[in-house]
This record gives sequence, C-alpha cells and structure tokens, in this order.
Amino acid sequence: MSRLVVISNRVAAPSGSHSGAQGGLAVALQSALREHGGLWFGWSGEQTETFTGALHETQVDGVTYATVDLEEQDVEEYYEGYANRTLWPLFHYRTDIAEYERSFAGGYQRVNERFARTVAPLIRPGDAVWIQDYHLFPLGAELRKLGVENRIGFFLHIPWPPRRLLATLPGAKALAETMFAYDLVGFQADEWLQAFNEFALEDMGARMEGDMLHVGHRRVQACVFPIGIDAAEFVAMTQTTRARLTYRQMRDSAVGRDLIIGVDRLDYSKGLEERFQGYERFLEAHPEEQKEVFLLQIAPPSRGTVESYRRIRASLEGMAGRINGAHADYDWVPIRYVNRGYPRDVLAGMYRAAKIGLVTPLRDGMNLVAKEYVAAQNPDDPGVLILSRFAGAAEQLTEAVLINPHSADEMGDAIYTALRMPRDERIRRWRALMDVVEQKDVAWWSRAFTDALLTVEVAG
Ligand code: GDG
Repeated sequence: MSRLVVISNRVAAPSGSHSGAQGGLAVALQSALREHGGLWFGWSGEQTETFTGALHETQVDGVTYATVDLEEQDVEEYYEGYANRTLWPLFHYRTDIAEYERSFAGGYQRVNERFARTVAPLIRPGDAVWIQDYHLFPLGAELRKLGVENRIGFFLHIPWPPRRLLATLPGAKALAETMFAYDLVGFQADEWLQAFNEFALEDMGARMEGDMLHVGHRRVQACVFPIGIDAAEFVAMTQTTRARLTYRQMRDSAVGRDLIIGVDRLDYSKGLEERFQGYERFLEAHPEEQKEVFLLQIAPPSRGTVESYRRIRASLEGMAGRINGAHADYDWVPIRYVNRGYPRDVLAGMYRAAKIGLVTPLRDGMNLVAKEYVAAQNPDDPGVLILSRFAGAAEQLTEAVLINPHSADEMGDAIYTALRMPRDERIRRWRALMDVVEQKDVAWWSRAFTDALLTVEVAG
C-alpha cells in the first residue's frame, strides 16, 4: 500500500491518540497518515534570520512529522503577505482589500520552492502526496520540476473565486496553471469547482474530456470533497463533565432567555458586522422580544499582524458597544461579545445551550461551526441553524434556515422565525442536517480524497 505524504503550511502537533484538544482536520489527517503510514511536512512556526532547510523530525505511531523554520522575510512576504493579504481576501471576494505587491508574490514563490527542495528528498517512489490549501498552490509544480513523478493531489479549503475576480490578480493564469501539476484537485463545494472549471475553459484554453480537464500535455481531475467534522466525537463531547457544566452555566446565566450563538475566528469573511446588524434589526422590529433573547458571539482574534484584521476588530468592538448602549437595560445586555477562545468541550456545551446557531459568513469555503452546532444539539429539543447561502456548507445543509447575510431584514426575520419554530419542525430539520453531518464526516472526507488520489488515472 502507498505511503501518504501530507504537506500543509503548518503541521499539527503529533498526538498518539485521538485528542479532544485538536481540531477535526488534524485528527483526520493524522488518522489517514497512521492508516497509510507516512509523513506530514510543513512550517514549524519558527523564524530564523536565514533559511537553512534543516528538518525537525519526530515519529509518533509510525508517522513522521517533519518541519522546517522559515526566514523572517519569508513569513512577512509568503504567509502574512501573499497568503493572507493577497490570496485570502481575493478568494473571499474582497478585491477592495486584496494587496497586489510584487514582493509578496516573490516571497510566496520562494517559499514554495524552498518547501519543494526540502521535502522532495523525503518522498519515496510510490508515495501519494497530498498538498493542503492556498499557501501552497505552486508546490506541486515545483516538485514536478525536481523530477517528482508521484501521484500528487491538492485540496483547497477556501472558495475558488469567479473568473472575472481572479483575473484581477497579477499572474492569475500562471497561478491557475500550477493546478495542472496535480493529478487530482479537490474543492469544498460545487460552486468553487464550477468557478475553477470556467477559468480553465475560458481563460486558459483548457478542454474537458469526460471528467478530466486538459491543458497542453497536462490533465487534472477536479472534484468536490466537502470536508466534515468528527461528528461522533463531537456528540460524545457534549456529554463530558465540562460540556455539561458549561451547558448548565449558560442556562443559568440566561435566566429563561433564549441564547443565540455565533463562534468564529475574528475574520472579515465571517460576516460579523452584518450579523450584528441583522440581530439589531430583529430587536428593532420586535421590541416585545427585547430581554427575551441575547446573542453570545465568541470571536477569538486571528492574524492580528494584518491591518485589515485590526480594523474589523475595532469596528466590531464599536458596533457591540453601540448596540448595547442603545438597547441594554440594567438587567439585560443584548450582545455578549467575547474576544477569546475556549476549549472544544466548552464550545460543545455552549452550542447545545443555544436555541439558534447564527452562521453568517459573506464567503466561506465550507464552515465547520455550522456542522459542530448541529452535532451538539439535543435530539429531543434541537436548536435551529441559521446559515448563510454563501458558505460552502449551504450546498449540503439545505434544511438549515438559509439566508442572505447582506440583508439585515432577512436575517432579522429568520431569527424571529427560528425562535418560534415548532418543536416537530425543529426535529425534522435537525434530523436531516444531522444525517449529512454524520454521513459526510471528516473520516469520510479524507478517505474519499485519498481513495480518489490512489485511483485517478495518471498521464504516462
Ligand atoms: C477554513 C475555511 C473551512 C473557533 N473558535 C474557537 C474554536 N474555533 C474552531 C471552530 C471550528 C474552527 O475553529 C473554524 O473552522 P471554520 O470552518 O468555521 O473556519 P476557518 O477557520 O476559516 O477554516 C473554512 C475550514 O478551513 C476547513 O476546511 O471549513 O471554510 O475558511 O472548528 O470550532 N475552537 C476552539 N475554541 C474557540 O474559541 N477550541
């Protein structure tokens, strides 16, 4: 059986067993690696003055974890620059804040070359290589230049933008061409796959034969593999002591009011400003509901060195303060806005205590919070998921209350409807959602991708 080589920007800490402290993605990739035996390679998170390429290696359960330090300039140009200030905003439709800096593009290319040169000697004949996400688009092409002929797959965790948006990126075609170094590319949702196909067909002169896209001598199979969560683990987590305690504390502190919950990395793609506006619209349209509900928004800060993230943070603090100032009373605050993270079992208890899960990204590759909220519900009295149509998850979670997050009216109405939804309808919708979350879990996702990679027809 082939070994698996996973390459991503960062590598999860090695863990011998299934650990609740880790995200589902890390757990899924580790279990795929344990199954196949293999290697996980990426950046250590450490910075040095000059790049040495020296490997830090550890072995746990037959899996090798190999990381490499990056130079300070690499981190600035590749990670904070091209990945997070150019590609992330552009791929989330924010051309207004995407920064097109030559030095960023240069640093991105340099780090991908450095990754390729460092990892290539570790790849053995017969290994299947699986590259993760937008930090590493050109890595496959760089590996091919070094003579790596193995099966190489790529999975994109974020959206692929519409072709006219992508066209605004200097070097867009060259970036898209690097996708043809892969044998298999995976997207979260059909919308992103279609956008990729359109760019390839319209802007790169690709042709489609069967389910393969051809450009020149290269061909690639592009498919949808919606990522999931470890649903069984999440359900079990709601029964832990800490989750139960959190659940009780939430209920007690709610004093009979209905809790609406939002949980997001503090990121402008998550639609937090629009969420606060929609919630305020609900309060204004239904004054009788004031004091009957409150919104708990958990938003741990991320990417704090990037200016646009500092801006969104300041803006949300201002909005929460203004809305609370306008509507609060001595015994009620409409928004509890919390800028810190919590352990996963605590989150599970909070989700379960919430009557509504409010997930309103303006664009999101998938969105795992929506799936976690569903998995955490009490089957006899589940809450209602309100979900943005612009999350990849909306293609699968069609029994959620789907909304346009740009419309405060629509969001306000959805909150009102959800609070009044009869129990039998809540159960019916939840059951349909839970079927998807359980069947298409993260183990299904990693198996579907690796199976496809091992069986895709390769050229030559
Ligand atoms: C990218 C794509 C895609 C959040 N707050 C806390 C916490 N979280 C956890 C959530 C969830 C994860 O972070 C966030 O995942 P999302 O999928 O919602 O969003 P991104 O971080 O943007 O992820 C996304 C994903 O990759 C996977 O492919 O779905 O579209 O953008 O698991 O629970 N976890 C803990 N404390 C917190 O306070 N422990």
